[in-house]
Amino acid sequence: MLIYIDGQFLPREQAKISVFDHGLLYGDGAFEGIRAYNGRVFRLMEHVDRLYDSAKTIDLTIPISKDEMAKVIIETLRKNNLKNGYIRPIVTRGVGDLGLDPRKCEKATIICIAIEWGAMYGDLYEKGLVGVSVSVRRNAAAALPPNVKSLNYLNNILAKIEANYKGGDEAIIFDTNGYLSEGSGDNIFAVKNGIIITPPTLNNLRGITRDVVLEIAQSMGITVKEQNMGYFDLYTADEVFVTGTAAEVAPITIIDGRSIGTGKPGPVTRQFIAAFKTITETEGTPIY
Ligand code: PXG
Repeated sequence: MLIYIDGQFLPREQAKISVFDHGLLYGDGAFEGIRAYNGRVFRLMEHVDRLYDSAKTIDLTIPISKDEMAKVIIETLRKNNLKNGYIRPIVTRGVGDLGLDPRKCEKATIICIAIEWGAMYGDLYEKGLVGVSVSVRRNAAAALPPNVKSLNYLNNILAKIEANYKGGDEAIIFDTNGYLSEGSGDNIFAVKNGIIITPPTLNNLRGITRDVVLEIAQSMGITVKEQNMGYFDLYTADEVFVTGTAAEVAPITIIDGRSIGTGKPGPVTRQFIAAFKTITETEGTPIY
C-alpha cells in the first residue's frame, strides 16, 4: 500500500506525520470520503469542491489547486492498482506548536489514502438496518457547521457509541431544536405515500449521495420535499433509508423498536438501491 503525503508516495509503515500536526492535536483540518467503482472515481469533482468548501469555512488554505488535488486522488488509486476502492483525502492545518493558534502552522499537510473496499453493511441491504435515535445532539450550525467535513468527528462518534450501546446499526441524530439531522455518517430519507422527505441541509452534511438520490427521484418523477422532520415522521414513514459514500443507499427497517412500514426494505428504497448501482457502475472519472 502506498500513501500520499505532501508530494510523496510512501509505504504504509513509513507514512507518518508529526505529533505536532494540528490535525492530531486539535482535529484541525478537513477530509473527504470518496469511492471508485469499476475503474472510475464517483463524483470526483463534487468531493474535491466540498473539501475546498470545508477548508474555506475553517480558513484553511490548501496549497495545491483543485485540479492538482484531483490528480493526487487518481494517482493514489493508480499507485495502488485499485479499480474499486475507497479514497480518503485529508488536509490538516499542518505542523505547529502546542498552542491552538493556527497562525503557527505554516503549511497544510495533504494526505491521501486509498484502499480496496466493498459494501459497508453486508447482508443488511437485504434485511434492513436497525436505527436508534440518540440523545447526543448534532453540532449547532452556529458552533461548528455540520456542512464542514472536519477532522473533528467526535460529535458523530459520540452518537455512534450511543447507538452501539443501544444495539443499533446506525445512530439517528437530532439537533438541539429537535429537528432530524442525519446519521453518524449518512443522510436520512423517509418515504410516505409515495413522496420522499428529507431534512434541509443547515443541520447536516450536504451529502453527495444525497444529491444523487435527489437526481434519481427527479428522473423517476418522484416528488421530494426538503423539510424539517421530527421522530414522528420517521416512526410513521412507509420506508426510511440512509445515503452516504460508505453506506451507499441502505434501508432502515426498525427505529427505536418500531417497525417501519412492513418492517422490510420497501419498493421505493429498492428502486433507489438499483438506480444508484447503475449510476455508480457507469459514471465517473476514469482512473486509467
Ligand atoms: N453525513 C455525515 C456526517 C457523513 O460523514 C454523509 C452524511 C454522507 O455524505 P456523502 O457525501 O458521502 O454522501 C457523511 C459521509 C465511514 C464513512 O467510515 C462515512 C462517510 C463517508 C465515508 C466513510 O463511516 N460519511
